[in-house]
Amino acid sequence: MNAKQPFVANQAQVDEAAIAPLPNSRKIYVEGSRPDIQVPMREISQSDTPTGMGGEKNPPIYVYDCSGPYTDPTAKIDIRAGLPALRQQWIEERGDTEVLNDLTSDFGRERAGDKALDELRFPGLHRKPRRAKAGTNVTQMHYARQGIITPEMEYIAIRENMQREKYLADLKNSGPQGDRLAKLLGRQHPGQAYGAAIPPVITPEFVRDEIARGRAIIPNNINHPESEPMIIGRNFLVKINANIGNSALGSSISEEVDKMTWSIRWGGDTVMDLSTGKNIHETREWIIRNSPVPIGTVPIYQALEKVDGKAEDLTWELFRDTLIEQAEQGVDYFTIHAGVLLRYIPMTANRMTGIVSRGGSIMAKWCLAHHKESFLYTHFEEICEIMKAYDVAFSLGDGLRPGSIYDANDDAQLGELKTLGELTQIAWKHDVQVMIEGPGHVPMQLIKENMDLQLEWCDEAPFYTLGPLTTDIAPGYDHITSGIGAAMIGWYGTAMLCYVTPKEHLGLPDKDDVKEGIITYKLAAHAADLAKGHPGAQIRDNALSKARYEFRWDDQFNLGLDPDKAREFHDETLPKESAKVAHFCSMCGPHFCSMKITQDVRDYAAKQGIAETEALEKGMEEKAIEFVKTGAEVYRKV
Ligand code: IRN
Ligand code: FE2
Repeated sequence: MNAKQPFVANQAQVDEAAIAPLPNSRKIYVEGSRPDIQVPMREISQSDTPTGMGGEKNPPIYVYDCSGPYTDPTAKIDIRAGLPALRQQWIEERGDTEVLNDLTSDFGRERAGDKALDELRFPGLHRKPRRAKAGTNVTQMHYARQGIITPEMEYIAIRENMQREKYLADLKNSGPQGDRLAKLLGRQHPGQAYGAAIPPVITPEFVRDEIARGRAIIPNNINHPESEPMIIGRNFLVKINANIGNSALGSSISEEVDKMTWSIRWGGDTVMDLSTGKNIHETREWIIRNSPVPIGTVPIYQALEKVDGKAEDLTWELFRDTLIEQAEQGVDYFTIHAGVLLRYIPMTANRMTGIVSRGGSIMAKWCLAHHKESFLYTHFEEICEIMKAYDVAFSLGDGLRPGSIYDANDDAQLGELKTLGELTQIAWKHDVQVMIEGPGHVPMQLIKENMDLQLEWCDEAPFYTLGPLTTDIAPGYDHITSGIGAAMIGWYGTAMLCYVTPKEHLGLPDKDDVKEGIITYKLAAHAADLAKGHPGAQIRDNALSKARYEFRWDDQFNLGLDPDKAREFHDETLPKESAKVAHFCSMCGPHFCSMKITQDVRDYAAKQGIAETEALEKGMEEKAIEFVKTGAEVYRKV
C-alpha cells in the first residue's frame, strides 16, 4: 500500500449527474428551536389540475431527503474540503469531550508525522478527532436517559414529520375546494402495526423516550460532525442501508465517494463502507468527510487485512486498536459479530450453505483454531467502553444467518440471536446504542416468527435485516426476491433494511445496480410504512395518484421514487412534449384508458344527471363496442 500516491487529489470531483437537484424539486431547510437546527427536506412542486377537471392548485409536497448538500445547487461542494461540520457546535457545547492531539490507535502511532498522509486523512479540514473526557459517556442514549433532549433529537423529530401539517394547511388554503382537497389527500387507511405505537406527531420528547428505552438509535459519532441526524427504530420511518466498498478487485477512492453520493441521492439512509484490500483507511476518510448520512463498517475486515488475511492471527489488542482507529475517524456504527459462540459452530455442519457471513466465518475460523470463545464476546464490556467514548452504535452482526431457504430459522441462527439479546443488555448497561442484524434467506411463512423472536429476545432493540430473500431461485433478481421479504419484515417491525442489488451472489454492483437496489428497498420500506400506518405515509401516494388520474404526467414522474426512469419509459413510445398533457398513455392508447373513461363518465353523468355507476355501465358498453370494432389490443393494468 502506498498512501503517498497523489492519485486522490487529481480525481477529487463529484459526478455532476449525482448532484443535480431532482426534477421540480428544491431543497428547503426547516428551522428548529435554535437557528443552527436546519432540517433539510425536498419540496416537490406540482402543476395545476387542468381546468376541465377542476383547475385546482396543487401545493408542493415535502419528502424526507437524505442527499445532504449534494442536491442543493446553492451549496459549495469541494470533496477535498469535506462537508461543513453542522453538529460541531452541539458536540462542543456539551463540554464532555476533549480534542486529541495524537491519534491513539496503532494507525496513528505508526503513521504519525507522515505529512502526505495527513493531507489524505483530513482533506482540507485538518480536523483533530475528539473523545469523551475521562469518566464521561457521550452517547445519545446516555443523554436521553438523563432526560436531556439534544439538538440531534429535535432535528430528528422535525425530519420525521415531513411538514405534513404545513402541507395539509396549504391544501386547505389553496382555494374554494381547499377543505375537500385536504380531506381527500390527507386520508389514509388505518395501519396494522405489529407492536408498534407511532404517535400522530413525532415530538422531540418521543424521540428521547425511544432512545432511552433502547427501541431506537441515533448513529452519530462525535467525530462525524458532518452528519445529519437520523433515527433507526420501528416507531419511525423504515430506513434503508446501502453497502459500498472496494474489494481486492478494484474501484478507486473517488469511485467510492461517487457511490456514496449516488446512494444517498436515491434514498440511502445510511451507507456501509465494506472496503477490503488496499487503502481502507484513506477510502473511509474520504467517504466520512463527505457523507451527510451515518457510515457503518465491519471493523474485523480491516483487522484481518492487518494480519494479511490469516484469521487465526487476529488478537484482541489488534482488534481494539482497529476499533479506536475507526472511532476516531468518525464511523457511526460497527458491525460486530460477537454472537458467534463456540458451541454454535458445530450446528452449522448440517446446513445446506454453512456460514455465509464474511465476519461470521472469520470469527468461526478463529474460535476453531484457538478452541476459545471469540475475543469479541470475552472483551465485550471493553468494546462498550470504546463505543461510549465516541458514541459509536453497535450493529450486532448475524454471523450465523441462513444463506439458503433450507437453513432458515435453524438452531445456529436462533442460538446466535439469543446471545445477541444478552449482549444487548450489557451494552445498555453502559448506555451504548444497539441494533441487531438479521437474515438472510427466509421463506415468507417464517419471517414473522423471526421478527417476533427478535423483539422478545433482544428486548425490542431495533432489528436491521439483509432482505430477507424469500426464495433462492432467481440469481440476477435478488433485489426482488429480497425486496419481498424486506417489505414483510419491515411491516412486522424491522427498523432498517439492508439493500440487496441485482448483482447479489454474482458480482460487485456498479452504479446502476446500486440505484436499482436502493429504489427497490425504498419502495419496500415505504410499503411497510403504509402498512404500519405511519402518520402521513400515504400523502405521497395520494398526491401521485391524483396526478396520475388527472394526466399530469410530469407530476406523476416527479412524485415517484425514480422520476428519470418513469419519464424514460413514458417517452419510449410518446416522446413528444404534447403527450405530457395527453389524456392517455401508450399502454391502452387513447380509446381504452380507464382513467379517461372514468373522467368521461363523470362528465357525462354530470351532464345527464344520472348516477355515476349507471353512466359507467353505459360508457363501458360504448367502449366495448368500439373495442370490438377496432380489434385493438388491451393490456391489463393494475
Ligand atoms: C445486515 C443485516 N445482516 C447483515 N447485514 C449486513 O451485511 C451488515 O450490516 C454488513 O453490511 C454486511 C456484513 O456482512 P457479513 O460480514 O456478515 O457477511
Ligand atoms: Fe445469499
